[in-house]
Amino acid sequence: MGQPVERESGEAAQSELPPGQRLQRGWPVTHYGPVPKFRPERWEFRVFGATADGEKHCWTHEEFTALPYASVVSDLHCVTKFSMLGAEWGGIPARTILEIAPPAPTVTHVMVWAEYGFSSNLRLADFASDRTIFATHKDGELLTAEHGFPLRLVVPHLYAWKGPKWVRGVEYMTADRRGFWEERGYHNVGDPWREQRYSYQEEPGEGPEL
Ligand SMILES: Nc1nc2c(c(=O)[nH]1)N[C@H]1C(S)=C(S)[C@@H](COP(=O)(O)O)O[C@H]1N2
Ligand SMILES: [Mo]
Repeated sequence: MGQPVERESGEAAQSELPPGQRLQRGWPVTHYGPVPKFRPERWEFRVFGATADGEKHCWTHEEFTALPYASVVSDLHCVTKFSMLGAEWGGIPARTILEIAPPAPTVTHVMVWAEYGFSSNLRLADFASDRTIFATHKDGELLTAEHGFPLRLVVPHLYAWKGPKWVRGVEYMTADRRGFWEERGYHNVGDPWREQRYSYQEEPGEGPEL
């Protein structure tokens, strides 16, 4: 199915964890608020904000899941210090979205929006990574409701809060703005290998002023 599975180059071995992380057995469920109910007739995926053509682009669930399928193997690092290793995420690469609904040349960041107004901001380069994927499947099976069905973002090189579950769209931005956890004390960039956990660690230029 899809493209061959790739491994993250920064990870020498599967057993190598980012600093301060410990291995978690099994795959816990972590999020804020209730699990949303999926209503296929109301669901749409929207790309809006500073698009190249100035238009909003929308896909129904059927249209979105018919986009070309690929997979990425990645670890998940929760900022609360546990990590899960080696899940295979299958779905639609973020790059596909950038190709079919391109951003204006002035776009520098994206806000990824999920159900109930949950959001997370990413630098365009992080979103455009060839490993960033809108996952519909984990380890070959459809996502469960708790893990983000019908769609979640996975950004393998950042802490897991940067990957919203129950994603509904992407906003292209010409300036950075903090998402849900980034407004609540978490680091604006969130690189686990540099232990960018909290906003007080931010260096000038790593986030909008607090
Ligand atoms: N919509 C939404 N997505 C979210 C969160 C959330 O609170 N809401 N929490 C994030 C955090 S902090 C983590 S660690 C991962 C956990 O994913 P999992 O429950 O599949 O392990 O989901 C991320 N995605
Ligand atoms: Mo987390």
